[in-house]
Amino acid sequence: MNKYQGCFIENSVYKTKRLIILFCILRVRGISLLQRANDLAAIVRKSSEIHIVTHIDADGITAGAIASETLRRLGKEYSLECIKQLDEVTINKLLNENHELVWFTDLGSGISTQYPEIKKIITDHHECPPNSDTSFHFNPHLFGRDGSYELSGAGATYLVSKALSPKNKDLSCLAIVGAIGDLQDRRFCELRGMNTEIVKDGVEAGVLQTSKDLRYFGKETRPLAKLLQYATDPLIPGVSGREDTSVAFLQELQIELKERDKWRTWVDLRKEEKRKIISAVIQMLLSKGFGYQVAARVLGESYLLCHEEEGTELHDAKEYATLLNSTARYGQYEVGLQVCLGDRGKWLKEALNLLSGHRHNLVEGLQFAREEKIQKRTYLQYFHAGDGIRDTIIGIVTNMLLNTEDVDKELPLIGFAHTENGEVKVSARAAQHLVDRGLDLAAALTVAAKELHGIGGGHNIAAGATIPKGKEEEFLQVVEREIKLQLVS
Ligand SMILES: [Mn+2]
Repeated sequence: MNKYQGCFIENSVYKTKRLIILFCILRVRGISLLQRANDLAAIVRKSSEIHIVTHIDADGITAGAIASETLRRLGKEYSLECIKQLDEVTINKLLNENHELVWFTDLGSGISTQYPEIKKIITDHHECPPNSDTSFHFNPHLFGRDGSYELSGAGATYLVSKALSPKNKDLSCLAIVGAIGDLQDRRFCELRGMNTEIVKDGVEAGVLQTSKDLRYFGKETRPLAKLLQYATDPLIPGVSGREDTSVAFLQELQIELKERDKWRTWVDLRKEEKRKIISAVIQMLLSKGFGYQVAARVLGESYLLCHEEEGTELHDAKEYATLLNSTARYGQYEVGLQVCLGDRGKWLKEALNLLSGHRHNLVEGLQFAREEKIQKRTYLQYFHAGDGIRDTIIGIVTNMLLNTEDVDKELPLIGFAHTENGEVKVSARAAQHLVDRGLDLAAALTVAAKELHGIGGGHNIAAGATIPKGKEEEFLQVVEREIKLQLVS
């Protein structure tokens, strides 16, 4: 009651009642979220030894880096590990290790009400049931926000870090790399929700810069022809997919591909050259019958890290995130973590090595998946990579595959791959318009995995699961049943 009254007095300048009520709702929500961050900060302050457990993707590493740098600055004793998923093996290990406090980042929402023996805080953004709301659980879903695009795991961790000290605002750029790594800008071609507050912090702290630019991946480091060849969202009809068509397209626009023996990249171009290419791409899309909405996706917000050199893998948040994915997904999370923490020597060199391996694996993985052939069913389509694609990159490959020209966007795409310990990793991706119609892959995969004694979760648009080998068909049947229910109701 008091909160509402306070709002009315403070904001009496607003003329209409509606605005005041809207403002109060936002404000009360804002307070609870902020309060929760403060609650977690207080727990951290009281602990002297803290173990961080984080996820193996770019969002997970940046979250882990933010948490460990925050603890280092506080003079705490801390350690960190990166895991694929929170399974029994990890939990048993944690139970044995008996840490004073465990900080789960970018995962852990599922156990917020379990294992009271593990004293913990959780900064996560994956879908979670309302009954997982505990005083040490920070998750945008608990406050009516959508963790698939409004806040990432790194962002949630950053908000707690900021609650511990406003001096940690310089870590906001890592939170943005995490959000971009989780494709949180995909829906609106820019970051939204609480992410925008973090961007503001970064700009204020002088660590981040935004610019409206081409959205394709690789503006800093990919030769121009490669940039267009691998363009996926949106695809450039008749240009992307092949190197010769992409070179011809640029030559027709009279764009020099080389400068003094060096392949030119997007950031090397003059303003007029960029404008020429952008308008030609948009015209190409419109002339091939793609609507304005698709063509507009060529442009969007880019997030640049001011302290990094232009033309490197660390300047643009998108490329930075990919560099991190190339480390932890191959079991080398220490490499990515050290780069996040500022190393520009041997760890960066190692990260760049891993990046070229990662690129190679993605190209091969994509080719492998296409040869496997996608099987269509009524409510989904799928492919089984077996041992042909690493389980840690099956999600990226599934996403790339869904974005290629000849793949049906009307059905969610599921990819299967064998894991090292004899299980099957499942990755599911869908186009936004299906989510707008009620599709929730996280919910469907959670139910299906549970029925087969596996684990599943994630976001409405992108989700994952691990199931026993040989249960793929049963799994697909349950997922189809769930998707049918979602799209009907
Ligand atoms: Mn995440």
